[in-house]
Amino acid sequence: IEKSLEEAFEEKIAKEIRIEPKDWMPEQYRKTLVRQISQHAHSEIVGMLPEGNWITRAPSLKRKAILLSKVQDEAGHGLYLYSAAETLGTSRDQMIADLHSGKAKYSSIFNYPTLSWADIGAIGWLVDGAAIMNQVPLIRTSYGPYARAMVRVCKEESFHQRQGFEIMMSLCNGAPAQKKMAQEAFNRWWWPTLMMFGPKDAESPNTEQSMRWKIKRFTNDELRQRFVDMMVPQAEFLGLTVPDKDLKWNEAKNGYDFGDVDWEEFWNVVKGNGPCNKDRINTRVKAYEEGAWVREAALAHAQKRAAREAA
Ligand code: FAQ
Repeated sequence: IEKSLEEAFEEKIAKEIRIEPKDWMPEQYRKTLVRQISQHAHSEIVGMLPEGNWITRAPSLKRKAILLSKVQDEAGHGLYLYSAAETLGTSRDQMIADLHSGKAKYSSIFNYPTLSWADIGAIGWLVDGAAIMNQVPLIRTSYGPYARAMVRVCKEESFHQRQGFEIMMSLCNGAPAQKKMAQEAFNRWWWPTLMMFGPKDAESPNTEQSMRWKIKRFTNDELRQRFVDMMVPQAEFLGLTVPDKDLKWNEAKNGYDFGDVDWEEFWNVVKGNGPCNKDRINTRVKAYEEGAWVREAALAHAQKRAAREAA
């Protein structure tokens, strides 16, 4: 029986038919998805913190309103993704406990500080740009609930990216001090953004199997290359200099050659030793504990309502 179930699963993958929650799936496929989707959810939630840092200090009422709703969008993405992961049989409480204990990862990028307002522009432009590059192909990922969640998430992310680009544009067309702020933020965020795509293919233990199962549609290196090719002309348009002395157009491959990421820094951040790792987790744990009364009240309300309806 196991064999025929596995064959049916493989056939669906081959024919591009989505796998749905109640379908049989290999244990490792389920595990990989819970890992990736929950870590994606955690990234959205922790990802609210670097930008949240600037809500009270946004330079105008308009900027504040936009940033506030962007950060709220990220919360929504996190909730969507937790729901998608829950369909695989792991509870949200378990996933959140794994984030808080350090067992589950979240994107390395959110362990860097936001030092100036220009960082908010750089995050929208670069980080959301990288997120789109990585997530648009996930609309075609083989697991149904994850693929469907990505549709709306990607629409919102492309709006986020444009708002980031627009902040950068205002700064780059502003006073010399503003232009300088934009360049400094670009210098800070460029390399960490390239790290978002994960280790090089040769050092990525999960890529091969995830590509075979069509969970991932492109490898880490493929997406990183596409991202560089997309961003360099945008940087030129802004009049910013890409902080990479090895960056060079390569006619033969119809793309840019670029320098190597500092992989030691990457693994150091992934292992929990980046500039803000401890602060991020402490903030999340504190928010979770202080929000306990809200969860209890919501539960009590739902139970009261259910009892009233049953009566
Ligand atoms: N940071 O074998 P691979 C956003 C881990 S966008 C930390 O290549 P895989 C939007 C990896 O988990 C950011 N850890 O793994 C937003 C694995 O460890 P594990 C979130 C990383 O899964 C914008 C190990 O290294 N996006 O939130 C990183 O095949 C602005 C080996 O790596 C997603 O999560 C990293 N950068 O490929 C929000 C997208 N890279 O789990 C707010 C979905 C790798 O075995 C503001 N995820 N690791 O313990 C993916 O596409 C994939 O999971 C990759 C990694 C590409 C991230």
